[in-house]
Amino acid sequence: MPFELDAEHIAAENRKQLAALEDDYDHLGRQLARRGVDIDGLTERALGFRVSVPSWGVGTGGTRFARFPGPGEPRNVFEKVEDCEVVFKLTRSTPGISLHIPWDKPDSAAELRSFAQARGLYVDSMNSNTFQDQAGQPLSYKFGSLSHTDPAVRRQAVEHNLECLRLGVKLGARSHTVWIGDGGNFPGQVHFRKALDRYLESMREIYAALPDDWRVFMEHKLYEPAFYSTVINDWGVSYHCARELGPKAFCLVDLGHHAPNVNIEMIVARLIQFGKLAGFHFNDSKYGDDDLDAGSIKPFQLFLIFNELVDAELEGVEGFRPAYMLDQSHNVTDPAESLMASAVELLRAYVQAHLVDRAALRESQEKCDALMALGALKQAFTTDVAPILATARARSGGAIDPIGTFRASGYRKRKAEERPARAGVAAGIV
Ligand code: RM4
Ligand code: MN
Ligand code: MN
Repeated sequence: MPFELDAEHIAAENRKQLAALEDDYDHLGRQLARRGVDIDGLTERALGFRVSVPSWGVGTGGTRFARFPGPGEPRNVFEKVEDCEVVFKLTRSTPGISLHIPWDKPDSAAELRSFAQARGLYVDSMNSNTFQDQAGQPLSYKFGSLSHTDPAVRRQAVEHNLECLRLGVKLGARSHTVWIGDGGNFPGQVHFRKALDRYLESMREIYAALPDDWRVFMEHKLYEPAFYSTVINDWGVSYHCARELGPKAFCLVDLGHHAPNVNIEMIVARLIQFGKLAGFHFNDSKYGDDDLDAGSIKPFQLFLIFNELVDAELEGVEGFRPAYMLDQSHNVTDPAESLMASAVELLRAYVQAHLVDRAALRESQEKCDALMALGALKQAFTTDVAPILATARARSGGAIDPIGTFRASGYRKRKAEERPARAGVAAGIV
């Protein structure tokens, strides 16, 4: 039997830390009460937060230079689900999995579905892959996929997406995420308008095949792998496509897919306002699509994004139903640890955003008092909500200290014994 991290281990680790946590929680509770905030209400909110983990994020990632695989990393989709389960058990906020096809295509959808279900997990979003050629594939995506000049290549790319939908139905997924690598490396290489027309024509076919209760998410990205131009280069183009396609099409924001210094929180607000925010691929970046751990580089930006999300949530904006997913490449850390740390950072930003005194903020905005408006945000952002996050985890059977508990369990060491490295296994993103 494969080693499993059990509830008793989590409970035993928690017992060592519970008294200190209760102390911190009570203290924070008194502080917040002075601000008119009920700490238990916040903890309840924290308990409802969900973010999906990427099947491609549980294996060690890599750069275009090298990949340094870690011991005990998952070798197939079932082992990936085992690692997702550990992340879920310790954090309690990550029951969903977004699945990359064909990287993590199961031989039997029914088997994968029940394997996940037995662990309290589910597949929520499918992700197609037409940015690489797969073994035995008749036509190449070297010069594009859904927007290729050759109708036969477009057909093949559309068919792949339709296959993802069929598989997703069997898996119980509810959304399909499309990111294409189409674009150009040279001025003149791609006719901008014609390429977008071809993309839309392909997407119309995919849209037409969407099951009724599904949504399709389009992910924009300004560069890479194409270095001069991309077809879905920014949120404006994505928004145009979502409008063209219809009510089940939405724009997905991957935090790493914008130029440095772009005001992403404002893009988020616009997409909410226009009813087209699909949700997120969370990660962090310093330079480009770095796929670093969420909240590791720009925690204030992450908070400001959640400030927009929570503002919409509290206002009850119609149709506001964002899908939260992680999309990261863990190159120098244990992927399970990075995923847990990232899930914690998202929850932190979410809870902090709930702490914003919205009445005070609104009043400052009305009075054009810039400093006090920022002050309302900063007061929330500088509040240490760690005791709330830990209490929410402890109350739902998770770990007060997810990473410490993971390390103490010896999980990775056990997996290294169970999962001897095989030559040629290309887990993660390279
Ligand atoms: C892309 C994009 C997609 C992801 C691939 C691996 O840059 O973020 O969402 O599936 O990378
Ligand atoms: Mn992404
Ligand atoms: Mn990306």
